[in-house]
Amino acid sequence: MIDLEKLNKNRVLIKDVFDNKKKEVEIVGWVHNTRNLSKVKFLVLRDISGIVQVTGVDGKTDDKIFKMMDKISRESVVYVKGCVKDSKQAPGGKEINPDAMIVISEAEKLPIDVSDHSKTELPKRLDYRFLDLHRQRTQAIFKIQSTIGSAFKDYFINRGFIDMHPPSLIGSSSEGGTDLFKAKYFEQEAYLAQSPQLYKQMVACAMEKIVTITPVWRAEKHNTIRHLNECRQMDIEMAFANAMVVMKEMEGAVKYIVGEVLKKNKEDLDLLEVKLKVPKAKYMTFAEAVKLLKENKIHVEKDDLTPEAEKKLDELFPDTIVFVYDWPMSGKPFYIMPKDGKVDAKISEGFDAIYRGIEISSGGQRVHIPDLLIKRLKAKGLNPKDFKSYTDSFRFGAPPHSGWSIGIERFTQVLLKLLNIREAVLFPRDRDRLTP
Ligand code: AMO
Repeated sequence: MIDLEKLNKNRVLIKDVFDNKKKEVEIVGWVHNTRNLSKVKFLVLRDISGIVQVTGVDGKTDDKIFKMMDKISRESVVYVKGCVKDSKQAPGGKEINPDAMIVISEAEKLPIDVSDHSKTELPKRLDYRFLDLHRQRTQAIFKIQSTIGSAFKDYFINRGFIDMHPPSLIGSSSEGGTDLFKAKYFEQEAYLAQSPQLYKQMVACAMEKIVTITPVWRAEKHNTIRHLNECRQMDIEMAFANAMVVMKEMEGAVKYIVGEVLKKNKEDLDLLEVKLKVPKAKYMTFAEAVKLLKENKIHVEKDDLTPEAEKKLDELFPDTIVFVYDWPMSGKPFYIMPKDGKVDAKISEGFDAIYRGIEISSGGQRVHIPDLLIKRLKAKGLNPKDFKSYTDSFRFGAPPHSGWSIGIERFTQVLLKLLNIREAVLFPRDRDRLTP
């Protein structure tokens, strides 16, 4: 067994092999490739930071090491100690001549093609997602997603928002509708949270500005390239704010997140061949959007934008977050404030944000007045009794408040122009998939 404490102290990341500081290095990684030119053998090793060529020369390299070099199967985990040499032919201009080599874990015959431009189709790659994660392209997606999540949190924490952790088991629907997964909770029936909606509102009504990234579940039966049955939402909720205030917060956050990705993930973006710019922002009412789309011969539903309409908005306003506000009341959930607080208003204080041709977020001002909320629940065919603890929470000093949610997988998909949202989630949960 290899001494892991010693290894942790001594090992360098592969990217640091190229920094010209070290002459002798110890590295570990996965076998990316091997080549045998009879007198010379190459073993390309990969870790999370990059790849490096290990070169063995017949007669110069230790005989035992030279013999084993082309026998090690792809994706096996290997330790190498050796000297760093300049080499014009080697990728990155350096190679390692090995003095010691240990196979830490040998890989069996691979069930999928793990090369960057894998020939294996997505469903099969997802069946072996743990192995698909060995691919640098897949890793690039999740390195970028890591930046998105941390930049989102940093942005709001630095602006005085408080990080909260809402419950995942809930007693009643949070979005209305029937797309709920049921769970048995002792003698009661419970559901998996569809969103942190009601809880983030209750917290914001006491603690003013909150932020969260939390998993949610939607029992939607359809299989689409932009929906998952389990996704993670990046939410904020803000007291003393209306829809425009929180849309501006989103504009700032998305610009910051994209800026961070451009700064921290340049190599990942290059690998994925993604062109990205910090976006501009455009604000228009739903009525204005409908007029514009009609002028461009695009059909619009009475209270929603079709995927075709979203694409057109991207064509008309490239590299722009398009905020569409004053959304029709019928297209928004019960908790969204009717325009100017009028119970039978046709227009709401809700909005959607469209970016790179897809809806990334929805949000709005909330109903913080219990009587109005009860009326809105009834209007949506919901039973106010099921929401009593929520409606009652606004009886003891509840400020007006607003917020929104961006799905982190949807945002990753949009940013990287991935054809299927499943590429942007480590272990997708969809209609047919519960493993791995
Ligand atoms: P909504 O249901 O529009 O609003 O969701 C907000 C954002 O979450 C993401 N999202 C999804 N991503 C993948 N698969 C899904 N099935 C899925 N459902 C939602 C999208 C979407 O724009 N509580 C409100 C938000 C608010 O008002 O604060 C809500 O959940 O990016």
